[in-house]
Amino acid sequence: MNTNLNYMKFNTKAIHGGQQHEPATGAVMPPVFQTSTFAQTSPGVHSGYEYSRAANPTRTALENALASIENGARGLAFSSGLAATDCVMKLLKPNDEVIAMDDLYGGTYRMFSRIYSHFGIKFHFVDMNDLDKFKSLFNENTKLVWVETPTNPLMKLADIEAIAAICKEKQVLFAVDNTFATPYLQQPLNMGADIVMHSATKYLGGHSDVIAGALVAKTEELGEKLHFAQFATGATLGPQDSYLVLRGIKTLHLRMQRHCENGQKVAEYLEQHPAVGKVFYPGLESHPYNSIAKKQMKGGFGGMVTFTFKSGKKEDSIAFLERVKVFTLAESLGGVESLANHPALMTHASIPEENRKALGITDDMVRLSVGVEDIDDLIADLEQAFNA
Ligand code: P1T
Repeated sequence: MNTNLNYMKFNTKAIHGGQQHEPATGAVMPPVFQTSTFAQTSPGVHSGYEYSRAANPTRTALENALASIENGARGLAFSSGLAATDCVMKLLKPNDEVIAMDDLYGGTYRMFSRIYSHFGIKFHFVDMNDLDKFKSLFNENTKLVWVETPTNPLMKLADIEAIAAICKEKQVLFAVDNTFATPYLQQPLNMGADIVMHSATKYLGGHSDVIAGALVAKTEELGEKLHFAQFATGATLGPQDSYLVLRGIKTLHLRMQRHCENGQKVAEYLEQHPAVGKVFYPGLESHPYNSIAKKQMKGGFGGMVTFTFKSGKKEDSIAFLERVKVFTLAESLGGVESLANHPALMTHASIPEENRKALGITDDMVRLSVGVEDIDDLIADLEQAFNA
């Protein structure tokens, strides 16, 4: 069976997209090819695989699945989400400029502001909803636009189609970190983006058992450039971890459905709770970008919910996080189990305090990754943590 067929619907692609039964044995799942190298019959004559940094059959199976679910020409699997982002940065040269969304995962902001800015690359951080301001930042050195949508942790949205149209006109590459939405809800390449990036550690893997990253390029040509940068610098995903992410993708559509249902209910519960200040969830009518969410996210709004306390007190958020029991206080997100996080002290601590304040990442803010447990148990857990 060759399933590189684009007519399939998403739920079928999640299971079969880009997959073939293993030719030697018919194994339905690809074996974990735990090998660094491959025998050649004569120098340079081989099966298509030479050395696992260049390609490994288990990783190829995952990369084909990634390309299929994001509707791209080429998928690449990395040793982490940040390694995937890092690979995109390697397309740039000194004096190039990047326009990035102002709210980003703390580690992405750290890489841009404390690693690549030292190599002569200039970054502009902007709220992409101010399209006039966004447009005013382009000049002849602008080479890349980088967007997360929804963003981590403020759940801001960027209008992918509108930004893609501007990038196309200016002939600038447009990359979207699709970690929070996943291709189940949102397919940026179909809306005009050139590159999709994932922390595959999150929903794609789905079980909190692997650190992994992914890129999907819209064209073969761009995919080849990214593969060259990956091969030349080495942050590839190992075969065992490739297998785990591939297995995760096969249930992505099932998990996302429940993440969305539970996320919506938790957001609605929080919105009416007297101790809660603001709730940030794109599926709420009160969310400032609810109309963009409805336009570009299909089938729900995901499992990430951020909120603040009406008191505005950091101590209230800390006490709450110490009391949750079904939710685990931990970094990361997107696994089957619910997690709770304090952005200012944990995932976004690397963003300077004044920038956090300006963005609205306050010290009383809690971010929930709502898992796929029974919703009654999740709400009861939040209730006891508020009440204790
Ligand atoms: O952790 P890693 O697989 O390297 O992925 C980095 C990354 C990139 N993009 C987004 C939107 C992310 O959320 C992350 C990782 N985020 C967390 C660990 C977190 O708890 O927010």
